[in-house]
This record gives sequence, C-alpha cells and structure tokens, in this order.
Amino acid sequence: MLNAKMEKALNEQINKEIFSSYLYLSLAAYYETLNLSGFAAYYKVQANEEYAHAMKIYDHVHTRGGKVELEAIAKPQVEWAGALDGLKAAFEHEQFISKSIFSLVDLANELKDHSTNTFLNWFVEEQIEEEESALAVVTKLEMIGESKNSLYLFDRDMGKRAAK
Ligand code: OFO
Repeated sequence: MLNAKMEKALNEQINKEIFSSYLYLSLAAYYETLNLSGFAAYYKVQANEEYAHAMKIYDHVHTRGGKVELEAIAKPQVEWAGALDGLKAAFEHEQFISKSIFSLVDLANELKDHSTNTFLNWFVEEQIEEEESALAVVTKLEMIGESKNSLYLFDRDMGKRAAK
C-alpha cells in the first residue's frame, strides 16, 4: 500500500511528466513555424515519450493500491528566442525533471518504500539519457553556428529520430 505522502508526490510527478509532454509538443509547434520540420518531428517523438513516462507512474500508483488524481496542466511556453534557445530550454527542463526524480527517490528512502524505490531506478537511468541527448543537440547546434547548409542537414538528422 502506498504511503499518502508518496502517493501525492507520485501524482505530482505524473503532472510534471504530462507537462513535459505538453512543453515538447509546444516546442515542436514552434519549430514548425521556423520551417525546421526535423526538429518538430524530434520533439513530437519526445512529447509521446513523456506521456509514456506519466503512464508508467500512473500504473505504479495503481499497482501499489494508490489513487491517481489528475490536476490541471499549466500552459507551456509558446515562443523561444530561436532554434538554439528552444534546445537549451529543453535541456534546462530535463535538469529540473532529474531533480524532481531524485527528490522522489529521497522520499522513497525516507519512507522505506522499497518497491517505489526500485520502480524509480528506471527513471534515474532515463534521466541520465534524457540530459545527455538534450545537451548533445545543444552542442551540435552551437557548432553549426550560422551555417544554413549545416542546419539543413542537422534538421534532416533530427527528423530521423524514432520512438523508443
Ligand atoms: Fe520524463 O523525462 Fe523528460 O521530462
């Protein structure tokens, strides 16, 4: 049975993951306006992954006899200062999500909730990957600088991202 504190914190994380999905869909829509369809496709895939993260937690709450209570999802940012700014914002957001996952692990430790602790291992690993890939695309776009040809090729590569 889930401790009430853990249940509340997991519900909050469901909200954060769905917000992440919403944020990345908003970022995808922004890249459509820049005619960067590969970037847009990349963040549409990311948006679906975030929804899947929320559903993993949703399932865990039910498996442990808890109750899922959905809250309102905040409006995400809709404009960025350019292609690079959007990628940097995504990296910052992933760092924020990592901190949130680490707090959940701390809470699971404090409550001696071993099953949630084990469940969260997947998220800890996932955040390493999420931060790494978010930073990798920032670094690549910084290397490209003002080169339109390279941006064209990078956009094409971004569009090749497949769902996990
Ligand atoms: Fe759910 O990992 Fe990104 O936010």
